[in-house]
Amino acid sequence: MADPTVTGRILRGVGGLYWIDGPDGVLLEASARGIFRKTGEIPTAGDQVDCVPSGDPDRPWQIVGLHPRFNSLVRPSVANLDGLAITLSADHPPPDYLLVDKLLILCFALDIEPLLILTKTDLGEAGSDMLEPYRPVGCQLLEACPQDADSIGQLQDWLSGKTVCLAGQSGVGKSTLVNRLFGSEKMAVGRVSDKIGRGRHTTREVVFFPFAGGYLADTPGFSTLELHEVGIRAEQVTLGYPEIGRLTEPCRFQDCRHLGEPGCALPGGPIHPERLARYRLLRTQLEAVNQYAKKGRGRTTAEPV
Ligand SMILES: Nc1nc2c(ncn2[C@@H]2O[C@H](COP(=O)(O)OP(=O)(O)OP(=O)(O)O)[C@@H](O)[C@H]2O)c(=O)[nH]1
Ligand SMILES: [Mg+2]
Ligand SMILES: [Zn+2]
Repeated sequence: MADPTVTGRILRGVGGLYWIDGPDGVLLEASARGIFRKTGEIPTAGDQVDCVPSGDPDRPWQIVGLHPRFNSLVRPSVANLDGLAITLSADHPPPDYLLVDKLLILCFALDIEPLLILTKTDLGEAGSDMLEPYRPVGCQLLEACPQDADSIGQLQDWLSGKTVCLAGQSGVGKSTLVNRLFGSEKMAVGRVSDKIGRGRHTTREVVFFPFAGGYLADTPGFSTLELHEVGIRAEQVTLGYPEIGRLTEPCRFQDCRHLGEPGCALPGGPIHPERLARYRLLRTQLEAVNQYAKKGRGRTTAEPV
């Protein structure tokens, strides 16, 4: 008898029910039935999995194998990303640059290509200037406006052939971009509260869609991301600031942590002063966590991200 196993990509997993993009683009509905309990692994969106027929008409397939991940994120919970489209809005909600920097650190630590998207440039006098501090990072920067076909075309080009997630605060317009890219109402869009200027967490789950030869996922917006909780160590903070590696003049001390040591070449270098301040804040915070863990009073989460 022919081997009934098929391999596919998880598009969405909610309440133990998985949607899998199977061979020839056929959608398979599957369960995982606790077989991964022993290993502690939970299949998640973006995972490559092997499935066999289950005999259950409600969930006709069963996931029996999980392919090794080349990376994964905890928030949003996704695996095997080529790119992360970090989305921030010019206003409403006001941009959270610290969150952007944290996501950049994750990208560079996990070998995920970042793209910075600035939305809502029609609001206030915001605009190109807001992304300027990120130009020395070297990643692609994009001002996206749902009405501007040009910017949507550039976004489509960048997404082409990749597995990508949109990530960022609630209300920045991630689902609006997804709908614009597909030209249809794939995702519900929510209003941003006028009173507090915050999004309403309209998107509640990660959903991948096959798109432009790859996959694109919308994700729930979030505001808190603790780097130590996702396994990032103090020394890795530097990864999120590639400008630091491009100093022409070295710091006086070879092991300079760039926290204000004498002869540090960073101030006045290619890094934007606000980015430098955030680098120092994050590095100092993570060093404090490391110290605490070393003294044996606490525990860091050294699990892989
Ligand atoms: N003015 C303006 N409003 C926009 C733009 N893009 C999106 N919006 C509005 O912003 C609000 C939030 O948009 P969503 O697409 O739901 O935002 P989201 O990032 O998916 O939010 P969550 O699902 O909560 O994470 C909606 O009212 C959109 O119409 C834009 O470029 N300009
Ligand atoms: Mg949304
Ligand atoms: Zn230095």
